Amino acid sequence: MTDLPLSFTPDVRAALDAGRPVVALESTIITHGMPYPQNLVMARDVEQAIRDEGATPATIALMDGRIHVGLDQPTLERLAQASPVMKVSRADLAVCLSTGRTGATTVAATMICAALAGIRVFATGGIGGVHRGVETTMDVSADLHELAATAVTVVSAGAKAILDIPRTFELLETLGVPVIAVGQDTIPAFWSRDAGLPAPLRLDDPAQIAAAARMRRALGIPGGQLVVNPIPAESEIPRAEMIPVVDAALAEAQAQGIAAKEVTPFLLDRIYALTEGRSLTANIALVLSNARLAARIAAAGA
Ligand code: PSU
Repeated sequence: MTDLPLSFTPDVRAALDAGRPVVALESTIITHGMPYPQNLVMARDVEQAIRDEGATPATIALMDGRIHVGLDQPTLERLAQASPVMKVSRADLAVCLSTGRTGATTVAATMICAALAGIRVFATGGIGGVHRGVETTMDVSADLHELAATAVTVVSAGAKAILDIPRTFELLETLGVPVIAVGQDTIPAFWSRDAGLPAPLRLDDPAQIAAAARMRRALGIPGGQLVVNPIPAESEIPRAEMIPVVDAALAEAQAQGIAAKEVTPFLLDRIYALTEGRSLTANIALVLSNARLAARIAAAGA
């Protein structure tokens, strides 16, 4: 344990040592998911929302060859404006650390780091998934396989509507990942409450979600759980409104030959412009809602 390259902030270390609830947060959403300064405001507000629920937030990022679990205010400020920052997933985590580069952790990398740190609950916005046109590109986010491998409960608002949502959830089923909807029987679609697909599982009480995580561990089944929490109704952009926006952004990405890791940040940026900022307001609202739910799941002993 001692030779793992982990650095904790004192508050996160104290919470973990005392067995108090801790919620991991990712950093790609800060560096690649939102523009400055809204990204910094979001990061601080999300941490505060977790504290308000009585849990300790632990934002995770890679710097100077170490996994930082919890970021102090100056570090968070620097990260929110840093460029370039590596967008790190399972494949590049070790190289980012061994070369001492600054890296933002995606859902997959944050899950690995959280598990190493002893944190079992993680809040994000939307997971990566199967991209549209997968038949030709083979573009499938490593987030999906990580959910099958690493024992962390990930609280999301579903998969971003820029993805092939039916194929994303089909693959999660194949991989044996429990997809648990909260408060409704259908899968949410990030900016919208409903993707038009039935949810495989539904648990409305955070204590039930924590109990399911404990049961999975007791059974020795590897992997985590994906909680899909619909965006609050007052903040959603209905699906019918999002479809043409997403289609237009996808067409631009294709025309400009955007590929691989650039696709998601490019699309989020274009959708921000096409919705005149509404997509960002919605994104922030859903992350806050996920953070609160994650804190309750952590408090219930996931
Ligand atoms: N949630 C958001 N915004 C984001 C992400 C999540 O609200 O930008 C990030 C996560 O880090 C996730 C990544 O792992 O998007 C998915 O990227 P890709 O589609 O390239 O796998």
